[in-house]
Amino acid sequence: MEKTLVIIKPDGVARGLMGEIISRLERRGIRMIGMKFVQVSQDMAEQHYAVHKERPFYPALIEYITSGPVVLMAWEGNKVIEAVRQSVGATNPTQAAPGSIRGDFGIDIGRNLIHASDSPENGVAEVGLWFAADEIVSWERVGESWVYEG
Ligand code: IDP
Ligand code: MG
Repeated sequence: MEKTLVIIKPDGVARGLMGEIISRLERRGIRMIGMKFVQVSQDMAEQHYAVHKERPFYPALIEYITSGPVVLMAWEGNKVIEAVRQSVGATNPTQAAPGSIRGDFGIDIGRNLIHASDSPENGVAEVGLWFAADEIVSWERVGESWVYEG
């Protein structure tokens, strides 16, 4: 089963969209397995976005993700990477589909509200970066057979 790391970025928290965003993912039928509210350190920001280190927007991105508290979440389920990326929408909010989180609430690419892992490998790596093993909860939601055929 896949895991994905989702971050409600500082703008999502500051704009009061935590509940809305969590609710959308919860209603998709996937299973939350970890959640915490933190101020991201410079060091963790740099580790999380290491892949973007050479990009021109990198300094602004580190500034953005450390600019206020965030919600860190781990979610699990079959096809959870693809499903959450779809619910999140395209990186640039004005190109994100209406009905997606970025498409409904965002305008600027540098204020796009939310992060979600982009591959099963990165999902495992990012959940491992942000969560200790004892912060991950193993459980089953009632009615998962109404979300997944088998
Ligand atoms: P993703 O969040 O949709 O996976 P990535 O390409 O991995 O998008 O970029 C990581 C984050 O860096 C984006 O979510 C956004 O916050 C920021 N970012 C990406 N491209 C730009 C840009 O061209 N200008 C400003 N910020 C950007
Ligand atoms: Mg990405």
